[in-house]
Amino acid sequence: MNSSRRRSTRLWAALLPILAIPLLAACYPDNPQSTFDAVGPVAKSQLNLFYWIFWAAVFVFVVVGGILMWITLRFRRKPGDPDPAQTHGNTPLEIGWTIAPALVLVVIAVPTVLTIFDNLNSPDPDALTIDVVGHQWWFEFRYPHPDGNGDAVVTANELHIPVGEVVNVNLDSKDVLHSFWIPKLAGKVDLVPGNENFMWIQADEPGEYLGQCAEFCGEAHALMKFRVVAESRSEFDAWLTAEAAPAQDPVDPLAQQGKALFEGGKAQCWSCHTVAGSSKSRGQTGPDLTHVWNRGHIAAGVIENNQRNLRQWIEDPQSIKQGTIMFRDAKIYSDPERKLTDADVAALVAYLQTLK
Ligand code: HEC
Ligand SMILES: [Cu+2]
Repeated sequence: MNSSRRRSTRLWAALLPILAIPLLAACYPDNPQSTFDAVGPVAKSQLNLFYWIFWAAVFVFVVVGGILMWITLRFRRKPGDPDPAQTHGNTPLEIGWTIAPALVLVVIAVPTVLTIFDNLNSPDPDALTIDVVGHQWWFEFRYPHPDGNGDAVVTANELHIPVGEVVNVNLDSKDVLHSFWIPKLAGKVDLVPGNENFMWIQADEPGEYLGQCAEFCGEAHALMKFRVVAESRSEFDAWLTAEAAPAQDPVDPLAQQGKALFEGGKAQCWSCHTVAGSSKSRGQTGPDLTHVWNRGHIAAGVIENNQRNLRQWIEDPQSIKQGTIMFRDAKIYSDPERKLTDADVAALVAYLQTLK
């Protein structure tokens, strides 16, 4: 080996472990979006299927690779060897290598089909059913009203579910294809406009699980996230009751001013956002803001919900989420006459902080 070849070999030997670090880090079991840390029956069945297929593939690899290596070594040509005997066709061998892969396919297909049907058919069709609607670039969640009056309780980007219970999920989209994915709870199912899909989920442990849109849906696709909060039945019931209540009228003067702006002709927030209890704010383009201050994050899980971030979101949503429809379509960002002053933003934020 000449010295430059040796040097490049050594370079690779040093570089490879470094290149492997991101790969190994991606597999870290505590990763919040790891499918290897399955926390519910759906995710567990999918993980088991993965392992089943993985080991079937390992089996095929070892057998095929092993035979190949053995043949290569055993029948390799040695110096002075004459031409080998020529043969054409070998019926038993050909039948064998047709049946063997067919058996491998059966071993893979049977559990695959069983898992697909298990995941598709809810074990409890009467359990809590939530409608998920995908929007560019956020998630709408609709719950049946706790009073059973047929109304929907609408919220966004933070999905609360009772822990240890089956939850049925209807999936739909307002605009383009999206995909609903909570890696620790269930594999992705697409949100298809005009063609409702279904899945069921169950979280076996309380906690927060990250979710993510998993079907490229435009500019801000990577920033279309959500959170699942799995909590005890009583906590969940209390949450749903609170969400079902209309917003209270603000008493603080600054917040009152913010409400007037929100519902006024200059800012026109009402045209895209609903605040239950307000007769004016009935917009459907953006997330329901009736209880926005109760949510941990805004802008589809991208930033924490606090006073400073709300300010920044209203002042310049584009700086948080490139491409967002709020920036694209709200007149306050394109019409200099409507541009919000610092005082306007402060009043709007004060109003939003009363929506809890
Ligand atoms: C053209 C429609 C439109 C107008 C007008 C509009 N918004 Fe929005 N707003 C949206 C959309 C769409 C989103 C979702 C953004 C995302 O996550 O991609 C949003 C998100 C929000 C959020 C974050 C909600 C959450 O849970 O993530 C807040 C808060 C908000 N808007 C406040 C306002 C205020 C205050 C005004 C008035 C100054 C306003 N919006 C005007 C469309 C609009
Ligand atoms: Cu997407």
